Amino acid sequence: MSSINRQVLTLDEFTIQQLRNFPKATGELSSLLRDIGLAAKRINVEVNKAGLVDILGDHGSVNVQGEEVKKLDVFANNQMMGVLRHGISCAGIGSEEMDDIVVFDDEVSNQSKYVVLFDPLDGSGNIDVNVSIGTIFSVYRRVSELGKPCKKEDFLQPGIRQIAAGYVIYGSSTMLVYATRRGVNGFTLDPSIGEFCLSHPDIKTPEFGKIYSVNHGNFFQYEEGVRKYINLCQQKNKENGGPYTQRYIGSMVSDVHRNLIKGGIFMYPGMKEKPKGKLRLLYECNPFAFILEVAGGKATDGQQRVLDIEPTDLHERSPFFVGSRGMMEELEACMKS
Ligand code: P6P
Repeated sequence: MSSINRQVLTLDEFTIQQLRNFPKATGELSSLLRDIGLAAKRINVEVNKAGLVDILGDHGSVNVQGEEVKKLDVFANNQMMGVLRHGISCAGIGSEEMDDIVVFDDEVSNQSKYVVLFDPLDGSGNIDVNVSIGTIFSVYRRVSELGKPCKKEDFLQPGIRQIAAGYVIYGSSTMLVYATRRGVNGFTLDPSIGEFCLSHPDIKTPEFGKIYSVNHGNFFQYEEGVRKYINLCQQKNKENGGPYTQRYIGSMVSDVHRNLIKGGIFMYPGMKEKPKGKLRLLYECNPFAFILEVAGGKATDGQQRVLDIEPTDLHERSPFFVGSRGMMEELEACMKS
């Protein structure tokens, strides 16, 4: 193996190394994270072929290998469900792609410690224009007695009880970023060895950034405090911490990942016609809220800390503001004034 690979930890090596810090750990969380890494590698292969669908056959058709070509988000959902079902750590899942939870209900799964919620392919509307997309996941320890997990106790938990959360970004490179309470770490897929390798250890988000991300097209639908903050961002200059730049890809994983690394704020506010906004609490807002808080940032729904929200429905939506602590505090001041 070349010298460069010898010094770089793979995701598998990192998760196993973390076990040393928890002698009582059973290794189930490490195993679950490796399972998600496997699904991510399989999804990555198909995402990278997306542009060739016309050659390989349209979704719903049968390709040259005689396999049915599935829509990418259905494919991604099946990959995530498959690795979690066949692993040792997950008792059941909730997915953006499926109306209700799926309980695995077999002898091993019913003894498993965790449940997982995920958005298998967020931003899939961007696939046909080759914009980065992502997978988002959220891990909870089950609360109910062992056996079949139940929706209310095990899946509708507040985000503060997440054991781990993360995302995969299928971009110029493919990265898996996940957080536990011990920190946020980023792994970049090295195609030459087919492994996620630790490339961004112990990620901390800057207290301030110069990037604000929001859909300006909805400006006049936002509440006054949000409009006031957006105007403040536009008035920033060299004398008061600016100038700011507006960056909005329309793919949450890409926008939030960029702001996590560089510093910035991402906003998907509620609107007059959609007071709860568009983003889903359990598998879009909560995971990123957890990741940003561990990295030193903040996340609210405009009124309260996202991680404190008590969910009532698997697919409920929430207004979402997340990013650098200093910028979030400026937003909060505008919303209170
Ligand atoms: P809009 C993608 O469809 C998504 O769910 C997020 O990834 C993204 O941040 C948001 O919607 C974009 O929504 O209404 O600004 O196009």
